[in-house]
Amino acid sequence: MPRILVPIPAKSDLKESYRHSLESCGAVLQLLRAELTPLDVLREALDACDGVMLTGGGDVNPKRYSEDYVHPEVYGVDEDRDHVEIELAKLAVAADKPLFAICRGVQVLNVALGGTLHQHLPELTPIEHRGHNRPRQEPAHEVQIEPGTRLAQIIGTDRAEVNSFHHQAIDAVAHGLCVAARAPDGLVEAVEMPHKRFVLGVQWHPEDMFDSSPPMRCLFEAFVKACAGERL
Ligand SMILES: [Mn+2]
Repeated sequence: MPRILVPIPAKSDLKESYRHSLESCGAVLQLLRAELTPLDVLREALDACDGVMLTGGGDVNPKRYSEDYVHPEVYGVDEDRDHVEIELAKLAVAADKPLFAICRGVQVLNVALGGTLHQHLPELTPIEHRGHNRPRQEPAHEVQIEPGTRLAQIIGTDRAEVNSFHHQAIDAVAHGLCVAARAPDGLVEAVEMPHKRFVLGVQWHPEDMFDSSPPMRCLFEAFVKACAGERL
């Protein structure tokens, strides 16, 4: 069974729906506490696994994309977690290990590869991306999926209804990433790396729609298959 490395914050547990989604597709989880960890330890952890999943959480420190300005609404910055996840994203991409990046994870992936983030979406768009008290599985907006992308191939359509619980989003897309989906306001909602075995980041939370939305289940199935060595 493919083994998936999942970094988690030092002081909280993994949300059950992530575990449920991966295990339902036949994966084994290897959790890694995101504490200040030397690079060689991260490399060993990655070597022992078949893929990496990055999960949701607080905002990435703007310093990580060389931005001095910090918007007053930036919240939940966790320096150790930024370090561990950014380094793991770089290592996974370099080693061509499958990487599935969710919500904060897609932001981490973009920053790791040199991109930047919008720091406070309510100032940019009338669409409510933050979702506050909505039920987790409830769609919040549509995304348009770019034809010909891996995401389009996995989901099998050119649009999808997704939930939305993000405060920030990708601004400048990192070199090497391709936009795979956008919200109706133009915000980047998914990115991928066409020349890698499987690198996909989504701004929504497919794990919370796993049991209610077949296309979201397909994302996890495709990721776990890639971790098992199958070519898509
Ligand atoms: Mn959204």
